[in-house]
Amino acid sequence: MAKLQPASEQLDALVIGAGFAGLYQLHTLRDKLGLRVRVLEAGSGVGGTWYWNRYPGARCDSESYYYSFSFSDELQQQWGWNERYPEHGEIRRYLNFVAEKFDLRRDIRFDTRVTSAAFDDEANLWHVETEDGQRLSARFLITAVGCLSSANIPKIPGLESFRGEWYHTGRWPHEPVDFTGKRVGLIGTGSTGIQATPVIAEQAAHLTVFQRTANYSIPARNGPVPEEEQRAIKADYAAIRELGRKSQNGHPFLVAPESALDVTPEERLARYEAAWERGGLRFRAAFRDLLIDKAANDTASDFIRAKIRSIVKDPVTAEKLTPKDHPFATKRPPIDSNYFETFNRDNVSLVDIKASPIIEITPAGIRTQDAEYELDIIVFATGFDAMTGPLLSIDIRGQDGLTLRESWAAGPRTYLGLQVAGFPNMFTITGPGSPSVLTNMPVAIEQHVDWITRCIQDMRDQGLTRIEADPAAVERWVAHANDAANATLLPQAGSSWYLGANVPGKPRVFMPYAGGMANYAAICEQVTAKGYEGFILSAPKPVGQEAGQGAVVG
Ligand code: NA7
Repeated sequence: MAKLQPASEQLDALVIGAGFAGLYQLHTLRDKLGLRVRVLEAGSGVGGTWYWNRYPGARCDSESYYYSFSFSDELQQQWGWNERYPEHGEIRRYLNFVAEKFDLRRDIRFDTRVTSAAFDDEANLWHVETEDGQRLSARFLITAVGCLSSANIPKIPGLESFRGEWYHTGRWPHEPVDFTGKRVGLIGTGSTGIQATPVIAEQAAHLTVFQRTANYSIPARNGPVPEEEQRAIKADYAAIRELGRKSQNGHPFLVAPESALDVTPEERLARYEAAWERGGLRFRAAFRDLLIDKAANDTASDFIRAKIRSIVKDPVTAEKLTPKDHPFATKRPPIDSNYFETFNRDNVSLVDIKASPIIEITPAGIRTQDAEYELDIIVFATGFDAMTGPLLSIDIRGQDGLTLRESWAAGPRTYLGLQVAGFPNMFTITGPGSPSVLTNMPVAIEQHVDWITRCIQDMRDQGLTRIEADPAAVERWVAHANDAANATLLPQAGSSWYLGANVPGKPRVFMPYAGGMANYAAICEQVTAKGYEGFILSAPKPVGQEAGQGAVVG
């Protein structure tokens, strides 16, 4: 291992990322435990995912009133949401409000990308380096890097020769891109492509959507949140939050108790129609077995297929847009505002690149096996190297110089998605192996941050300075997480980013924990109650390097 350079700053905890997770982690460790904490953030402002995703139509698929922090009643009473599904700008305004309210900005270094983090066994410290040469050390390293922050830009030959402009949706410019009069090509029909398509189509001279996998999508039914509704929500917040924590996906509604197969066809249809009219991800909650029983799922999948065929007027386009190769919601289901309707416009066309793959990008546009499409702008809505990508883009080295990349060569392995064996005192907020992306993220984030904060507090109270995952506990957790995934239909979508299948060469492992948020939180509680079962806690005496003066660094 390379000789470790002395740090310019020693801290109790270093947090990477200033999205929902990093902001709340800073607040708890600094303001509740009194630790010296620094957040390092690559962007120039707070927001994390929402700092980078500014593409046209970018908005959250969870409803605003619960895609928000619950830790401060004062905060949730003060803040008012404008839209049922908040647009990216509204979420950034909210997170800026949070940063102001809790005076967080003074401990965040913006424009600071972490390049490496190495654990120093002797000093029992993490040494972190940034792109601009800063060196910091801390007892605890906490990654709050987000699950969807490493852009997946496909390596299509010829991109560098393209004469027009091109953008990845997850790295969108801060100034709006003007599509007026332009021929635009959009690659990708996940949540992002499905949000962007109708908005770009309204501006562009022509939009060509390049689709690899047809997707199910449910109407969002977005709109303003009336004053009266806001007041009712604020009055009921305690119950709403409790329900969110009790549910298996962090949303404040419960999945219907009936099987889709136990009701009459008429009842089933009526329920799907009502769920379609209401809109949003709640459609998945129409019956209890949509994600565990293929026959039950078929009824929902068929319902949505029929909707697509009824909306899209051209039968050939409708057929191409109809998903056939995976059950509904086994890939993260998008929700939309007029996605399928957009294909009825004269200035929009669809290219099935499974039937006729993209061969290359030419100076003039995109050439598929069958044709060349002349374009002025290419939009890559091709998603992310999800969950592991943001962590592996940092050179993280644990004990004995073991790199995280080596440790995860066959796919991510964690204990509770919170720690990796061989990487003491490193916590991964919403890491692989935790419910994270299968839930309403702020609920998962708050649960992780609270757990980590309590753990560090307990360690301090007991004079302990090191916590590491027991490799045997990791084995058990990985096996349990695999069982949880295999008990659902989720692994059946061969091209899902949950499995890492969207990134060529990435190991295919179902990454999030599919056992449910409420179950997961209960397991974490038990682990704490049993004295951090599965973790090894100790108080090694630091040698070699001088330790800091902090509350935990001892
Ligand atoms: P997704 O859901 O990963 O979607 C990416 C889309 O891009 C999807 O349709 C992919 O097709 C397509 N894609 C990816 N790589 C290629 C290449 N090389 N060629 C052609 N098409 C490609 O990302 P999003 O940004 O839409 O959404 C990410 C999450 O954000 C979403 O799930 C929500 O949780 C919020 P594929 O399906 O792999 O065949």
